[in-house]
Amino acid sequence: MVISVILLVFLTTTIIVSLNKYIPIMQFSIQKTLLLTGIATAVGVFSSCNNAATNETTDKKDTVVAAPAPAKKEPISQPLVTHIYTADPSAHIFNGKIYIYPSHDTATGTAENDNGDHFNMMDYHILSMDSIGGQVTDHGVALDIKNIPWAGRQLWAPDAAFANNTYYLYFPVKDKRDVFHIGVATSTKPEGPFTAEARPIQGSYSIDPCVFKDDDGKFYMYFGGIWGGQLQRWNNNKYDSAGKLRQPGEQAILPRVAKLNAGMKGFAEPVKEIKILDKDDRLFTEKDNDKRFFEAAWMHKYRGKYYFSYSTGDTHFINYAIGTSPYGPFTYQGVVLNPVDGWTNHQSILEVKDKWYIFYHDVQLSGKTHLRNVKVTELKYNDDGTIQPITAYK
Ligand code: FUB
Repeated sequence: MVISVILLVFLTTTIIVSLNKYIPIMQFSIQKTLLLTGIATAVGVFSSCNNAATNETTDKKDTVVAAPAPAKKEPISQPLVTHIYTADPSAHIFNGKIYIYPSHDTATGTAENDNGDHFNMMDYHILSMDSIGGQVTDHGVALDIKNIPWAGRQLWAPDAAFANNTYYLYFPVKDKRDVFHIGVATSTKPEGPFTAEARPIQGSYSIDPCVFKDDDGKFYMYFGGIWGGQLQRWNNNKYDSAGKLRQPGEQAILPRVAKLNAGMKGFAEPVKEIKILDKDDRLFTEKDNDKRFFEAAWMHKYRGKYYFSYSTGDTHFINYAIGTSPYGPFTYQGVVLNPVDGWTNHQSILEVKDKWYIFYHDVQLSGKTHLRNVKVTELKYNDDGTIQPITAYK
């Protein structure tokens, strides 16, 4: 804006001075020149401020209002819903239907920063559909931040599970001291409404819970996220508010796992780190940031093997690693989903009627990193069990 004003003043002054010089009939005095320059400046400043106000108003609307500039690339799939912004889709099949547990992105006008303050979500809406490609139902508000007794701000990526004839919604939110923990809420229906427990899950921390049910009926929670997800503040399950991110040559921070107890509202064991190894059985360092874990843990099983997928955050890939135990170690395999439009990338992988799908998000509707839209596309395996990498644009 400042540059536009300077240019406007410069151009106006140049034109007026030239007119003074070459068209004597106009006979502008220095005072008149300054006066006209002032008027032009005022008009420029007014119009720039007016534009900024308009942008801010648009950003504060929660509903999808307009398409951005035409996309450069053609997306391979379309947003599942367009009336609200949704992200971080965790998909499950309950009672023969596909349920998606996404974040509900909101435009609160919070300034963007590396802590993700602009992801300032206030509630969850659950989506469902009978089949892939079928009509999508938004079941309305399933849980509101104001009904979570311990919550401060920022309801981030949730997940859900069914056990004990109850549906459990797991969600990360900052407590009143601005520290992320993972909470749980229950319902008799997969779409909610959910009732939150009074306190976070004991021993839980950071973000992005994924709750995986193994074939033997045991449930495991995978979680964690660095940077704004605060995982760097937790070493040996102890909180250090001054905990630092790793230097490039240091071992990368590892995601976490814990088995859930039978009540599904607590851990059955201390939280453990998960090892993601390269082909030579070495852990990644922070400088391997196109491969190391950042956030968005997801676990699925294929042909008896455990597939741990995750986002690399600042390099924007969804990668995966395979292991033979729910605790790992997992051996790095490669990319599942190449970077999408928008800073974040977050997936879930689900089998539906003998086909596999990846649920993910991008920013097709808004063009803004914190106002995302969930999508789904088919995921294919090679004969050796590796995943065929997906690019979300043609
Ligand atoms: O939606 C907020 C955060 O952005 C999620 O928790 C991360 O996985 C990233 O998608």
